[in-house]
Amino acid sequence: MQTQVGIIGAGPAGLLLSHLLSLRGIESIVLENRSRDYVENRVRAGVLEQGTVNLLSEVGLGERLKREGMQHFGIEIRFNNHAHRIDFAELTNGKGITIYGQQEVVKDLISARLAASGKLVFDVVDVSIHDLDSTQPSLEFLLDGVQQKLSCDFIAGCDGFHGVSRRSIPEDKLVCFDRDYPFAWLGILVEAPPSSTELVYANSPTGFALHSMRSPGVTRNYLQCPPDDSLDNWSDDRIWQELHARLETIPDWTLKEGNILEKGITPMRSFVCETMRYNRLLLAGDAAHIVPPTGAKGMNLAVADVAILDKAIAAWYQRGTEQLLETYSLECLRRIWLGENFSWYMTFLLHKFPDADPFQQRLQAAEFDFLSQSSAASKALAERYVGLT
Ligand code: RFL
Ligand code: PHB
Repeated sequence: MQTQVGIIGAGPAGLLLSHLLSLRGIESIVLENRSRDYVENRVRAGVLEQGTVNLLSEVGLGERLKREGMQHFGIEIRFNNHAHRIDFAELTNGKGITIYGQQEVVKDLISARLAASGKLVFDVVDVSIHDLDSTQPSLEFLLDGVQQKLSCDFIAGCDGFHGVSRRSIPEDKLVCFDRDYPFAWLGILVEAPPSSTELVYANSPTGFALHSMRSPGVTRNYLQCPPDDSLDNWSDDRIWQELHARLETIPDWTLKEGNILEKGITPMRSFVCETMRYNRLLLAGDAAHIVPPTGAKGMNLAVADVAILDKAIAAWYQRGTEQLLETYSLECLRRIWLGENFSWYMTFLLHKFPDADPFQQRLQAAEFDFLSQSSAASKALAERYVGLT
């Protein structure tokens, strides 16, 4: 088999890259090791920056997003018994965010690719990368028990943090940076109307909680938990008890309960790989970088990477220039480090660090105080939350 761009991973990065390339007449094949049903129903991110919404709309993916996405112009931050609203519209000249589940973006992308006869291969096994030092790298994999080989001009590694792409780059060509956090997030999807019109982030005496949403009838909530925690420790009763305790910290605010549809534990990590290109292998999205979800940046960074990668690959096919491929890493990394910085800041502000001494606790309280007193501090948070471009 032969294609122009072999893409590993049918997450937002891989599917969007395939879509963008096809609009330019560049052919790709996407290899995914999970089933279509699995990737379409995997609950993850929910916040789209305006730049992400604009890009998706410009490339014909905005119809359902516009109809079902919920536009928000602020968030609320609670710290102990105080609340502070960050007014995005006022602080960023009318900008906002859109709440639209990542799996809805994935569904829209899959249906657009299939409508355009795009090649998506699900349930592949043991994908491996070969001939990276040549001008025709290849992908080998098993499909229905049969060994396959796909030769390509380029390989896009969009296979997330645990994928094979990054690990196929020689170790001495990679410089990686990482931080683990001493907590994880328990994510809970609930069949209930939202209790607020905007997202509520809470740093309570017993830990972080987030009240988010997916639609007028479904909410998405998160609780800080120990990094090695198990779902067995989280009965529905305990979940509600903790959500009420951590979120109902101000007068006249009640969390609406409902049927718990899904729950899962996500580790918190910051990670950046400073080479996103090795010859004809290009990494994008979580394959190259991870942020803790507190800043809601992960999917937006993945989308921003592939927008740049699409242009770089197109310049090679259309004008025969490698220049944009050579600058790909550097151009992405500027935005990635801003995202890392903001996600680290939000994580520091909002969580209870188990090893924090009273000095660190006072610093955190002072940061919240600064945010609620200074419109410059709120503006800095708002600008970074809605996205810098
Ligand atoms: P993905 O979505 O992980 O997709 C990678 C795909 O590659 C497949 N794969 C392989 N396929 C073939 N062979 C292999 N060897 C393979 N190994 C893996 C996987 O099955 C998968 O389909 O990466 P991508 O496309 O880079 O997208 C990144 C985003 O998914 C991620 O950054 C966000 O979900 C992060 N994130 C959030 N981002 C936001 O922008 N806003 C948010 O509000 C937000 N909230 C979150 C989040 C992530 C969370 N979790 C679960 C990590 C909330 C949570 C809880
Ligand atoms: C979500 O709705 O899943 C969500 C929202 C904001 C975050 C993280 C996750 O910071």
